[in-house]
Amino acid sequence: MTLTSSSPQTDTETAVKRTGTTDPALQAWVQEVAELTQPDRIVWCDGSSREAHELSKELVTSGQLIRLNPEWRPNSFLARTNPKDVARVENRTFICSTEEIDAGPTNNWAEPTAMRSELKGVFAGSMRGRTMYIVPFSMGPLGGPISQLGVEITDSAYVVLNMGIMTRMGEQIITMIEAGDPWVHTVHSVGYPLVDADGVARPDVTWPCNDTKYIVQFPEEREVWSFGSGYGGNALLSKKTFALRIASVMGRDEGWLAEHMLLIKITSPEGGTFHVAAAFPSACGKTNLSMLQPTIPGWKVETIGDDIAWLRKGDDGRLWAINPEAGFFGVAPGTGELTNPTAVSTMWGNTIFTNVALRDDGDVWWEGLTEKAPDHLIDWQGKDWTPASGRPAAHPNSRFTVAAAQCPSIADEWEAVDGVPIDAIVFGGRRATNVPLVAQARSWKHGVFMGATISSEKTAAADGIVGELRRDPFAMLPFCGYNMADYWSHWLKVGKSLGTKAPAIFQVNWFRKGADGGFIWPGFGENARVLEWMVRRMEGDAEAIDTPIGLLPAEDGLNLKGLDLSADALEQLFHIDRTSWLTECDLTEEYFNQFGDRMPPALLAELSSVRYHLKD
Ligand code: OXD
Ligand code: MN
Repeated sequence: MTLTSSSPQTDTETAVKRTGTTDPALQAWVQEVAELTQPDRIVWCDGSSREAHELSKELVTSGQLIRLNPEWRPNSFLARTNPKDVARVENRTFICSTEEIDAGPTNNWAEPTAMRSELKGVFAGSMRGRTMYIVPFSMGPLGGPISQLGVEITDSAYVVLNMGIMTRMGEQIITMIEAGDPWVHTVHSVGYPLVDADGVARPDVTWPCNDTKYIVQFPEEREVWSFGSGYGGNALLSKKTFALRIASVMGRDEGWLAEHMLLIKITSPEGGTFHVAAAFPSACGKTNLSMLQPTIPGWKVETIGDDIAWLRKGDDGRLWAINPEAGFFGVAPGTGELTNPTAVSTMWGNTIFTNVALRDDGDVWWEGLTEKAPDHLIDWQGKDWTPASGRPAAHPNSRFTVAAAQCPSIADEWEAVDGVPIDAIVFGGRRATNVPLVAQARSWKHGVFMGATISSEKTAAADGIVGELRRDPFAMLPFCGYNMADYWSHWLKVGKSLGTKAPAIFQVNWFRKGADGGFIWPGFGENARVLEWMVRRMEGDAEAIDTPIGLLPAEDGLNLKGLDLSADALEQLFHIDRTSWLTECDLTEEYFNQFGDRMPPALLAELSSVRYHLKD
């Protein structure tokens, strides 16, 4: 049994668990957190499969995990959360830089000293009656030049199991820390102590959490404190809090990039290989693109990462990237046998499902897995469900946690210590209007402008005014650990240092709608046609038309062989409406203005250039 197939410890089981460390800083920190949170016991996790096996057994016994039918889904489990703990809590996410301006207008800033004292109160006794787990992990292959170490202290065994899949977790990391490697401090408590200050005990619940939540980043100290949630990015502190919010600040200070990007390897029919990093806002089909099965003959796409990329200039002057994670924490609904068969096969076993529905045969189901829903299910809240129930069986943000190594399309070099050289960077939004299917940036600066203006139209009244733009620059709005304008400046600086060796930059939009309100482009495997055009551009084999908003495919430039797309539809996909683009430029200017004098002049110049060409 192995829940930790890419753990550094899978073969060598540690029979006797350590009870401490010779690293004075780590030892003192563990001591300090234990004194504050007052757990019953401390367990130093070794990342072994034996440990995962024991923890999952305990959670099944306590009713906190349901073991799925091993005939269908070996070594796999279902967790059902408290209905109030189902997603990341952005309004309770804080960036505690010393100066408010360094968090910038798009982050929730809190004064660090005041926040530390508030957190002290919140965490005091928060682990009473519980076990405190020490989880050492590496982001990226152990010892790699782009990799970083971290330790998460948590009182959730569910989190330990997920961390074992999502990171390289194991005993060896402690040895590296003892040898002097730097590491990031992260502390997590579900905020549901089992014993109160007077020593009165209460029973545990299926999904312990707290109505009050805090997801707090101290970027200058490279430290995270998370309280009150057991869910996803709130609790798996390797992911959004460390690998994006803290790491983006490390990147700013050290000259590299921590990005909300998938990573793929493309092989052309001639055998050329290209590595692409792509940023999309949440829920724009990122996992699908990372596991794309091309419909065009001879092309192959392999997966390196589905969510986060760390990029750094290599000795050869090019930009190299790793996927710092070891697993996927993917959204289940919409991941189906038709839309993403690769993801479906990845989850054959050794998978933790959270908030999906349970089938009568002990397997799982969610909307979009199969075309037809089963006649009866137990829904994500544990209630009986039939197709007539009129509510989703799986929560829309329900998830699967699974090792990347299990993915049939994983590229051989996904664990390469030096990473892969990046040929192109892609920015994608979800735009019903204006933004064409694909455009290439005229320069790195123009590419940074494209990334800075990623957005989606609001589609539901609940999101705000329908049609209004929801800005998500670089798909990093909830994940950038510092002032977004400084982040753009950092990107411009990195581009300058890469010079002629910088990757090409493209913008894509799979979601343009026609006059009938339907999507014009079929998407999914057909997106390979857009990747083909990018590759041909990089090879110098495809012509482009220079337009005010970027370089578009020349007539017949896009391979549409075998695709039923009318000339009119194609025209709509690439149509540039000057009036609405000029309006969009006004909105962009308004958006940029909020960053005041932190706004990099180069991006204002790009805006002026787009406007100038639109008026031409
Ligand atoms: C995610 C997200 O969960 O981007 O990956 O929200
Ligand atoms: Mn994401």
